[in-house]
Amino acid sequence: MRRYAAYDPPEYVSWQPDPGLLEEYRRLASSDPERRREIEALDAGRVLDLYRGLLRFRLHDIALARWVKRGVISKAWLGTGEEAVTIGAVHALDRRGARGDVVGPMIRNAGACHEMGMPVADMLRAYLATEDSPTGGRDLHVGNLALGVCPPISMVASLATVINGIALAFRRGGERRVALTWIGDGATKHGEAHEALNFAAVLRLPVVFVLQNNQVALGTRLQQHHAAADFRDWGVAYGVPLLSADGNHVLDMYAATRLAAARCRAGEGPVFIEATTFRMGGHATHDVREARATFPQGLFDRWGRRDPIGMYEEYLATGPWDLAPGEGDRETRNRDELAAAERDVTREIESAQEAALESRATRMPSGPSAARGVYAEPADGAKRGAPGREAIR
Ligand SMILES: Cc1ncc(C[n+]2csc(CCOP(=O)(O)OP(=O)(O)O)c2C)c(N)n1
Ligand SMILES: [Mg+2]
Repeated sequence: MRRYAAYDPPEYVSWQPDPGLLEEYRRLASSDPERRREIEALDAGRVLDLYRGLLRFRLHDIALARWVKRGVISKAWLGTGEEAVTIGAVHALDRRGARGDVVGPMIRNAGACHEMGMPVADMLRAYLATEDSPTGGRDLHVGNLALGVCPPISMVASLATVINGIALAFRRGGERRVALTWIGDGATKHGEAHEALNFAAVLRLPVVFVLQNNQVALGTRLQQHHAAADFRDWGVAYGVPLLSADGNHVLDMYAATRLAAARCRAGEGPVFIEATTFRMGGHATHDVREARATFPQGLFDRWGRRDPIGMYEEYLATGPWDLAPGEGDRETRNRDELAAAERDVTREIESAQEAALESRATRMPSGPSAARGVYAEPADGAKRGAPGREAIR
């Protein structure tokens, strides 16, 4: 894949596959018999879709980083290096929109929105606050329940309780649908995360909780906010099965989520997936320098070698699937097919950017519309605290 010197983490710019790590990557794709079965059931089209999903997420983020650099927006929250945690999980679900599974992404899971069917242009419009963005220009925490995306809640961990409510509704309605959400390592320190994990456990709700351990919360390292080495014991603590997954291995994430979702669908209650990964940038684009000073360079080197997209691309190039059956050397054909997929996604992102900028030029919300669809006490202070706050139109 093409690298972007101005926007990629430095470790990605001249990225080359490490043969030892690639061997580990191959081993992990086949070492666990249950996960291997899920992976082997994928056809060439589906593995290429996973690749497209990873690229779409990375290039969406690069588009945002470019806008920050050019002053179009002031900052952006990116998922660089963590794409596989989101893309592998979402592709394992039933993505039939309003009748399928529901995901609750946090700000670092923007790729979940794309993969559930929200146009990239709409995601970009959310950052530009245009009138035709999903929230009409009000917020960049976007979702679309008709596509199975519950919007993020800014207060971390609160979304997990909402996802429980959705899962409870599925159960009460006798629907074999699954709800999935991501909880960051930092968010696990919030009381609501524990309430949500326990509530789902005792009610045996069909929820997959992905504990997205990127080893940092804002500027606080995992070791500073978490006394244990990882989250492995949390399954025992809550009486819930816990699957550990390599958060930089999209197929491992996919297979673990497939198994977790099958358990949920069978009425066996929630599953935790502990996904280990690493934040290759800042909390957002504004604090990259501080973030890089938070960790020793060796850690960036170590995780940089594990770029989830580079690793998957190499695995696919030389892997078990014939991505474009035909004459000649298979690896060459596979690489050509991967390059064609990248061209398609690059074009998709470029036109999404153009469409969003066009909205910025022509569809900014009018001033008075700011009061539409929001709730407040009546201006005269009457009925303070009374039920039924009035909508200001
Ligand atoms: C309840 C609450 N407290 C504090 C914040 C400010 N805040 C935003 S993101 C963040 C760190 C979250 O870390 P983590 O859950 O590990 O997610 P990551 O950013 O690493 O993806 C904090 C403290 C918030 N949004 N909500
Ligand atoms: Mg974190």
